[in-house]
Amino acid sequence: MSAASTYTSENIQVLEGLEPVRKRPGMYIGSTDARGLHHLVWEVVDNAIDEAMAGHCSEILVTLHDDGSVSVEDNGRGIPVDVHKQTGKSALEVVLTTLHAGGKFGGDASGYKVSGGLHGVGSSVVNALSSWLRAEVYRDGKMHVQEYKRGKPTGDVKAAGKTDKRGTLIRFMPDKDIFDTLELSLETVLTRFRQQAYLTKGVAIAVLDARPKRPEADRVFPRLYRFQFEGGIGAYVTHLNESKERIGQVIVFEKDTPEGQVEVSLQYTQTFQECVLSFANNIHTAEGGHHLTGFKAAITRTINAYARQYELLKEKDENLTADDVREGLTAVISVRLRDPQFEGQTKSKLGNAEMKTAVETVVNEKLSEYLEEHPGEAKDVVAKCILAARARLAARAARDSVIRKGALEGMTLPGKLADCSCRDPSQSELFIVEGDSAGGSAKQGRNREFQAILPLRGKILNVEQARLDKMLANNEIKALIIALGIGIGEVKDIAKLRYHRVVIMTDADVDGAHIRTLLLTLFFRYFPELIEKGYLYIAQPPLYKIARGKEMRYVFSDAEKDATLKEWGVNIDEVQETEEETDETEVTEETEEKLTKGKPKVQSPKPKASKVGIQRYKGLGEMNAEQLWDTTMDPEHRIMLQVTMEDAERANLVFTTLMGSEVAPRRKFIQTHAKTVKNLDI
Ligand code: 0RA
Repeated sequence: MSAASTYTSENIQVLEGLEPVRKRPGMYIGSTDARGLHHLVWEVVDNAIDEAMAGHCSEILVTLHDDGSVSVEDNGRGIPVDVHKQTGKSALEVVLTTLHAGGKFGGDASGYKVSGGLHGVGSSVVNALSSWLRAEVYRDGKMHVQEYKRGKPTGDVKAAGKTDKRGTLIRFMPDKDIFDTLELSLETVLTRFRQQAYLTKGVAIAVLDARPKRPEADRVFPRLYRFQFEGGIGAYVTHLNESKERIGQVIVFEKDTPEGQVEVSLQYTQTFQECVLSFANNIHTAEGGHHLTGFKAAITRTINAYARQYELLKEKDENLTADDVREGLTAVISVRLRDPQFEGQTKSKLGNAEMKTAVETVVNEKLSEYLEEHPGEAKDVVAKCILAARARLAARAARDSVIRKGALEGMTLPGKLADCSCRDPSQSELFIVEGDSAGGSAKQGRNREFQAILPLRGKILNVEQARLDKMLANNEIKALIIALGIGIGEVKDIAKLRYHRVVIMTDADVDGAHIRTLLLTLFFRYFPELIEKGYLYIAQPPLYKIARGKEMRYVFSDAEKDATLKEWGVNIDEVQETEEETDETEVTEETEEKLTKGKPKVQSPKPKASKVGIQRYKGLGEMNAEQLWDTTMDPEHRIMLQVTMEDAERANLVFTTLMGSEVAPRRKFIQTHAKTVKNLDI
């Protein structure tokens, strides 16, 4: 993009500037599915958060409008609207029509310390991918407005009266010609902004869901949410540990270093899990990076030093390992730096080497200070780490017998695995199926050339306690690990994975969601590489089969069912759902005619009136082999969700909350979510 050389003609510049974005949207926002759609929202809100981080904005309101558009309003300084002599354009227009101008335009003058790196593709990308966009700027007592269509201004910035507000409002309509779906997930939106609010201490992010009634969501959810955490990442750690038995207080360290700003918050718990989240410029670094490395090095060093100094570790004892000091640790590491480099498979690994020393120095200094000042807590923490070390040594022998080199390798593939004949992992798929009966249908229905089936018994997986390590000794899980072919622990080798599509196929009910959460958590903790490489999927079996005459359709949600019935001209109230395929409703000739109009000719003459039958599938086991193939397994027709690290992370959180060792929070979670229990599925 040669933005600099194209200031000669406005229109051409816009055309050249943003045309590539519409041509290849994936290059700019990753994809045009739901994920890409959400990216547009993140982008606009990120800019407002930048304004907040620069200290000029305290409130951000995100509205999901009833027409499908989204607006983001902040009370910052307002994007400048004065016209540049050279270009004849306002700064606002430059930001919204020039690639990469983003919130960073104006350079030094803007007073911005840092700016989001990964998502910082710029507001112009949002503009380009919106059928329309309206920008309102409130500055100096005046309101200014400019509108765009598909990235092109429909006119100049216009004065639009007086206002006593200050700030910027961007409202945009994602282009239906670009995106596969325009449906934003409230849950995804709320999760993201809750996290952003934690990371941007004090800033209020409100979400107003002003969309019309949707069957499931509206009965349950309120419409206005507001996240504001004066405690910042300290409050985040408190939140993450809500359901856990805690050791000591939440500790928070902050320091501005020449390399960048470092914030760390941590607290130990009596659990066996480690929950360490790292961020760079508010972007979650799921793959870690130098800031995380520095953190790990520092806590290992500091806790060992303290334990030695106070002779909690005896001379003969080995040092605590990095794993020992991370057992039961919950921490959030947030760094802000001028020029973040994001690397790795999913561009979520911080590549700036200087951040290792920056974080390490801060944590070394502040944590040892804290331990010195809180000897009681310090001793509890060290005791916990020593316990972890002992458990590690004791478990090593036991575990080695399960996962020692060769132990899994040498084992033959489990008997219940119906393997595929193909030996090329890139072509092979493994379906992990809940229950023997569904497993039977899947085995019959599959394409045995490239699809393998592993039935798992749900009941066995239904462990009460969050002891995944214990589950590794469970035969069902062992069978899974052997089937995958990759080993575990020190002998894990992802290159040996036997299937590049691993598909979790569970029922669309609470038990199914439970098992799915558990499997996702297992993959998240022990095989994250598999998720990072995009090998893990969730099958989407249909909820209903709707038939009318010879025509038949599988639908995957209540909304889709209603839409289909509407399309077919059927009065929804007259149709009864059954679990069998018998119930039918008359379709009148009139609607029948409406439906056939404009459709390709049908070969056989249609009956005058045909009947509509709806079958609801309660579980996979209710589908016969052919139905299961048609709807859920056939690569030509099926829908599968690719699991992201965020999905798995969320499952991990649900897993700890729902299956943790303390009862009270669990009850609270179930009570507040009882009506939405379906939303537990990821
Ligand atoms: C640079 C300079 C100034 C404002 C902004 C950026 C700005 C950008 C966005 C994006 C969303 N909301 C925003 N609010 C402000 C103004 C500098 C000045 O007035 O001195």
